[in-house]
Amino acid sequence: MKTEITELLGIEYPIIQGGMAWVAEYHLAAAVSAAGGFGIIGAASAPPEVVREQIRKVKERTDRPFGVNVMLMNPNAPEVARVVAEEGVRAVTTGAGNPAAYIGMWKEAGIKVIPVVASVAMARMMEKAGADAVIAEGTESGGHIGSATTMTLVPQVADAVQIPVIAAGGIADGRGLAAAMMLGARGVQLGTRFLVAKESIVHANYKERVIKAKDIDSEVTGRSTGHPIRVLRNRMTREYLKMEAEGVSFEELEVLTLGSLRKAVIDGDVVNGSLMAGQIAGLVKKEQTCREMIEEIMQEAEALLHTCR
Ligand code: TUI
Repeated sequence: MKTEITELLGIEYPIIQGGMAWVAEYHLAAAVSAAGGFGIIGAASAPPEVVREQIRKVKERTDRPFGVNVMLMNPNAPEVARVVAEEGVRAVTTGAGNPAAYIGMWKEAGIKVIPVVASVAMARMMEKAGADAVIAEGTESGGHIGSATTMTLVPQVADAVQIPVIAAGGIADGRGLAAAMMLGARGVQLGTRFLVAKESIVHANYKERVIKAKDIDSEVTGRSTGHPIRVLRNRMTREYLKMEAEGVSFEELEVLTLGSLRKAVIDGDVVNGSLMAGQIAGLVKKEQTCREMIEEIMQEAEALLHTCR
């Protein structure tokens, strides 16, 4: 399936892996790229030199294009941005902020720039700032989210900008890919499905929670603090939401979540950990290789898009 996104990224299929904090490390990114999708290293809060190492490890494993996601709320973001420009990758995606300050540097390094946006205004601003594409991410996504749904955001962003749009949030199979194309997207970004991939280093307990999750098993913590985060319900979310309703301070709430994603991903603590996952977790039923996932999604989407013609 050739689209403006497969052309821009030099990939076979218009499927991009989300830059999930702690989860999107070199094994997963290399596996997605080797299977014809676009793998991404999630820099999250990693130190710049760790990001450099991760980039080099993907390059050792595959010659295919891949990218890095720079999380802009990370205090180290300026240094991470520089490391990415020095090492060179096909594309940078950004999250949780405005990447305008780095776009010039990345473009000079020949890197395509694809910011995640959660609104039409931000998409327009990114196009003006020189972005090559945008990822329109709906509130169905896991982790840090905006408020618009994928169904409403994607067509409005597609109408507002000339650059290609990638849809994210609530997509995990071929039906989601086909639907996103109908809404005006030229590619999709998937997080939750790849979180349970065989090549993903996520602890088995966390994967099992995603695989067993039902449609309404996620909660959004931090709406009152301005940092809404979608996670699967557990003891941590129950305590957090109770404290949030009682008006507990931002600092105290931070203590509850500090290091909680690491607890879930690395230690497999599904009781106190932060189990970031999207609303589509209920559709994610098994652990497969990235290649199996991508091939299954493409077959299903192509059959659907064909019958629509
Ligand atoms: O970034 C994400 N999702 C994430 S980042 C993350 S790591 C984290 N861990 C603990 C606390 C906080 C974060 C987990 N999940 N998605 C991309 C995304 N970006 N979603 C929404 C946005 C966004 C929102 C507002 C992008 C730009 C924006 O505008 C900001 C501005 O400055 O105008």
